[in-house]
Amino acid sequence: MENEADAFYRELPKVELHAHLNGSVSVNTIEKLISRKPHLNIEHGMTAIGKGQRRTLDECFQVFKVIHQLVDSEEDILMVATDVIREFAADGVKYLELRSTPREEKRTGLTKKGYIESVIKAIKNCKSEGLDIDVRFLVAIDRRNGTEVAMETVKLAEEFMQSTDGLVLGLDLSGDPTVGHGKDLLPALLRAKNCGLKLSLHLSEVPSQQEESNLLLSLPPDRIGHGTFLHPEMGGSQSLVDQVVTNNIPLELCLTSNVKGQTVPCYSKHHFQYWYQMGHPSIICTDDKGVFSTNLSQEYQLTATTFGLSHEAIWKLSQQAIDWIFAPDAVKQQLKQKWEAMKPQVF
Ligand code: 6MZ
Repeated sequence: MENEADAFYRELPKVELHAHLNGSVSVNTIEKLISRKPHLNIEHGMTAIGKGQRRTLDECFQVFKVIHQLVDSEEDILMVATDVIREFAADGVKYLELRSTPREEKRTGLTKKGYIESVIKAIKNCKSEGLDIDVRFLVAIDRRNGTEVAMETVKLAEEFMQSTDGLVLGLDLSGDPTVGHGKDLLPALLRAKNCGLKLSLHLSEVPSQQEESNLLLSLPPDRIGHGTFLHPEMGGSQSLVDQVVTNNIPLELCLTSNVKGQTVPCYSKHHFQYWYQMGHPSIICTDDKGVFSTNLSQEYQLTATTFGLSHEAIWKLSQQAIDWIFAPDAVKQQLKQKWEAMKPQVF
């Protein structure tokens, strides 16, 4: 991580709704993984983008491939998920929706089912450790893998939704936005929606996805990841914005990820400004805290300094994120009480 955030942001209770498991792996955990697999000749510099560095989005996707080589057994996933949850908790995150794409690996006997079970085990272990964080899981579809895999993933998510008593809440659609088309995934996403899985879809992360966004917004999704190119100033359209606004679909916004991945030219030009000014639900998230060398406290601080938000406005922003979690109302109420109890007397 680059700079530590100020105390206000570290102590601010936070909700993290857009975090990819393998993108969230810290330097410490990467080192443990490297020592388990020295033969891969992977160095830490290959798994994270440091201060002042940028990559193309394509290069970011190469980084995930390196991390996937390091994380390829149930044991690895258990360790990675446990570490990631502990780190979010240490950063003041009180509620976390973690997402990850189940993978199989013949060499280690890893199955997609075993993958999800390992994440669930980590969530349960952290709970029994008494960590002050409520963690849920979203099963991710990698868009590159096409129609059949998407359907298979939805069926798996459905099974886990039923058997985990609310730990598996929904589905994420992610992966390299330049590969594949949402229309091929529509049947799977419709099935997911109809069986009660919540949908968080990466939309318009790169330009030229308007047609796909238009199609996927018709579902409609429950939350949008990034949505960088939805609005007219970024080459999107008023009709896309209208659909988002009419359906009141919150946006999960990841400032450092977008700047380092170069889909946004600089922090001050981030589309947070557009949606926040409009009063549209905007949720600050990390995306891949390990790969982009950040944490959620830092992202809130960057938002405050870039857009001139007061401590009070930042508090409100973190509190409002509670309304957009996928867990049921009773959980929202508990979190709201927690925020009330932690609220500073004066800002
Ligand atoms: C789209 C992303 C992403 O699933 O192995 N992922 N998809 N846009 C992004 N913006 C930078 N960041 C991460 O975590 C890594 C996977 O998450 C998705 C990609 O599919 C990546 O392979 P998991 O835990």
